[in-house]
Order: sequence, then C-alpha cells, then structure tokens
Amino acid sequence: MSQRTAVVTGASAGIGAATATRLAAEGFHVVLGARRLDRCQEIADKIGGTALQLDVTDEASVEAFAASVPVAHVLVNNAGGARGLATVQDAVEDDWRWMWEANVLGTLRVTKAFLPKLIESGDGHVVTVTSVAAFEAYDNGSGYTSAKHAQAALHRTLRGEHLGQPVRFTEIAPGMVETDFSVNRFGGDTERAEAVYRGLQPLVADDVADTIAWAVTRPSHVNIDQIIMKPRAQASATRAHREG
Ligand code: 8X3
Repeated sequence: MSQRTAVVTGASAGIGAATATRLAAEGFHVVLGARRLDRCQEIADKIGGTALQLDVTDEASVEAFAASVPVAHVLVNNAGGARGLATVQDAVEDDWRWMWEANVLGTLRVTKAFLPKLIESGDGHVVTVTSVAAFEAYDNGSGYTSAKHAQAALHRTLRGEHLGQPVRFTEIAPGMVETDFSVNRFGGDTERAEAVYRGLQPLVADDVADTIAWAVTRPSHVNIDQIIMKPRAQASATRAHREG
C-alpha cells in the first residue's frame, strides 16, 4: 500500500509540530503548513516531510498550498489561536477579526480546499483542534470562545453533510496545553503566559498529538467524534486546582 499523506496546519510549533512529528512516526508522509516556513522546514527535514508556506487567513495562500498537495488522506486543522483577554465592552475589533479569520475562516478555507481530495482518497479524515472554549464561554474570552464555538459548529456540521462518504471527522478539544498559545494571546508577555500554567501540570503538545494519532489510526469504520482533554487538575476553562 502506498504511503498515506497527512496535512497539518499551524505545524511550525506547539500542537501542530508535535502532531506532524507523531503522524510521521505512524508512517504518514506529512505536509507541514504554517506562516513560518523556516520552522516548518526544520521539522520536515527531521521527519522526512514536506514544508509549505501557509497563511490560513489568506485565501490565495490556501489555494496555492492546496494546489501543491495533490493527494491527502488526513487533514489536521490546527492553525489558530487567541489574541487578548478583554471584556465584551472593551473588545478590540482587530483581535476579534484575527481570531475569526484564523480559527473560523481558516478552518473553512482549508477544509473546503482539501475535502474533495480526502474523499477521493477513499479513506479521508478531518481532525479539527478546537478547545474547551468551544464548549464554554468565559469572562474576558468572548473573542476566542465565540471563534472556537463557530469553528466547532462548522466542523460538527461536516459530519452530517458527508454521511455515506469515505471521510471521518474528529474534533479534539483541549484545555490547558503549555505551548506558545498563551504567549501569543498576551502579545509576547511570557510572565503573564507562565502564570496561566502555574501550580499545575498542564498538558503538553505531545499529549494532544498522541490523542490525534490514536483517533486517525482507528479502523476506517470507527469515527471518533469528539474528545475533550484537560490536565487532571483542570475541571473547566475557569476552574483548576493549583498547588502553592
Ligand atoms: C485554550 C484553552 O481555556 O484558554 O484553547 O480557552 S482556554
């Protein structure tokens, strides 16, 4: 059997990089897409994958990316993230615009571009990394929680729209994962980012990659619809047990 291809967006760091690495170990040829091509290339060199520039907020970039990948079996919609923490009253429109572009429209664009190829493969799979923020609305997080709710609604809709076709859909909804997520959310403020994970053991990117790899390596007739995963010390987006 020829090697299966997995496409991972946001693959230059964090969950995306870990997932690319893990799927290569599972035997996939991995196509890594992200804005930072040099970072993707470094990982691709290590795992025998292919690095391509991808900005999911840019339709032309998504089109060019998809045109370079003629065959795909697995798509991992991982690109996205948060910008800022502000009340609705103080919401920064540009932050909202970026979060909706990256998480919602980015997932829409990339999924539209790859679905025909995934179905054509005869055994396709779309994994979308949402968040506990796709289930909960929390104070100061409305830009992100609303984007994640919308991204999840988009993803969950696909499941019904493609019933009967050879493609599976899995939503992975992580809670606290220590990656660049919080550093990016706080515009590079590492101290503020570190405080998010202080006093507890957060998930790491490999934990999520491990779960994604498990979902995509189930037999073709098994669809893992949703997995919500959090550190043991985290009960919800706003409730965690911290030591010290
Ligand atoms: C990240 C998890 O709790 O910051 O997707 O929304 S949270």
